[in-house]
Amino acid sequence: MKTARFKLYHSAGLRSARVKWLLHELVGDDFNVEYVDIYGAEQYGSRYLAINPNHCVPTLEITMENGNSMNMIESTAMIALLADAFPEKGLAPPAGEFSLRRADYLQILHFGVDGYDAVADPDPRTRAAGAGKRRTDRPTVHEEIRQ
Ligand SMILES: N[C@@H](CCC(=O)N[C@@H](CS)C(=O)NCC(=O)O)C(=O)O
Repeated sequence: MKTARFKLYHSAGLRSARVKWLLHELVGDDFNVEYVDIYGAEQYGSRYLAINPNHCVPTLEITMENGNSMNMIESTAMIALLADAFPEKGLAPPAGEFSLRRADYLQILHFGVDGYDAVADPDPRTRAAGAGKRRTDRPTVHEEIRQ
């Protein structure tokens, strides 16, 4: 792959953990991590909202060799992109070929992180909401747990 730098905004035990795990598999420790205090509501601060308007972890900042960068805010997309970007690691059937292996891989990937998340998340507000559609005028499930 083209050389890129990665910075992951992460909070232990949450959805960012799967991206952190995969990055370790792919690049060892050669990426930056910034911890976000989700239970302290840091994700609602103006600094983090500018990074991820969906006030969630993970955020993956990708900076290309030429300095261009973007923030990804969907963990499934991050995983799919990263697994494809390092074909030599053999973690995903090749993206460029139409194959049953690829179909099976994508199906399991999305079942695991989309389908299972929907079942595992007991909060109907987050379960029903897509990216960018969350309500910010009500306490999150994390805030309710703390109350
Ligand atoms: N669809 C997103 C969901 C990310 C997400 O819901 N992250 C949770 C932690 S697992 C979060 O940061 N919640 C904080 C909040 O919504 O305020 C993804 O898969 O990346």
